[in-house]
Amino acid sequence: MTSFYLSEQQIRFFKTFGYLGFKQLFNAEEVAWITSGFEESIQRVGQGSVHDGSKRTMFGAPIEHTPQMCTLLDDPRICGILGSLLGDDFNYCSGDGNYYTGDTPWHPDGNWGELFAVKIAFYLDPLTADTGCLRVLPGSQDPDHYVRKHAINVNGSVELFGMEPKDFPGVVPLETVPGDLLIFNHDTYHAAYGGGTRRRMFTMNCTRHYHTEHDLNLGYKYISIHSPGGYNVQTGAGMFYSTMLDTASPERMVHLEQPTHIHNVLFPHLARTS
Ligand SMILES: O=C(O)CCC(=O)C(=O)O
Repeated sequence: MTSFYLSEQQIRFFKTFGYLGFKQLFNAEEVAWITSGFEESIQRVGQGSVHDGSKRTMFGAPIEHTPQMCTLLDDPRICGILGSLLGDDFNYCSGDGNYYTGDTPWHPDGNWGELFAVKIAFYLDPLTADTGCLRVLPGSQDPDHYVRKHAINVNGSVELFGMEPKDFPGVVPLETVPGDLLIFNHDTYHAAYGGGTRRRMFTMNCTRHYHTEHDLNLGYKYISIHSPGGYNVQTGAGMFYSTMLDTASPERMVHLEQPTHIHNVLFPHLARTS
């Protein structure tokens, strides 16, 4: 499999609008193992078996519970996309797996003010604008975007502007079928409307490697919040579950070493002991 570096246009699109979508990046055979790896994980470690559709079921680190799911972090397409946007030595920083129920209101995942952290999203069912696909507000990752500059509450758009939040001006619905991949800047406003009671989705969060003092400070801040320690979850092996570490090649370790070290400094009581 060849690597998958983004074109200049794709990188410019991401930097300008804060998201990108890839149609059929994964073939049917790959979709099958990714879906069954997700299901096995959420059922075994994610409380999926008691999901009754009344609320979201969420679990941490969805790619870290089976050896095959861990290989998503070795995949040349994923590494190429992330490498193009964050640098080849990007840091992998966990993620979440979900059976979503109902709508997700508008929010950004971060307010970093620069291209620091991104989220890769796998949606495992066909989703349209009316059945819960991800919506984005293009350009809203930019600190100068009008929504940020004027602190506009997009979720209050009925009172403010007489229109439903799902129809906010400029919104783009990113309709997907399994095999498609989405990626967005953590600072990009996103939402979902009209989904059912078991919308299957999982993510991988990644940041730049921390080469400067500025980035190291951001890294400490990021991992103090978005990590097992930040959520008070015990993996038994610190920042990552042991399957991810025990099956890692030297190439994969490039993406794990710095978050592992920072997590051990921040949360020594959760560090791996053996
Ligand atoms: O699909 C959804 O409902 C929203 C996903 C989301 O908000 C996220 O992953 O940060």
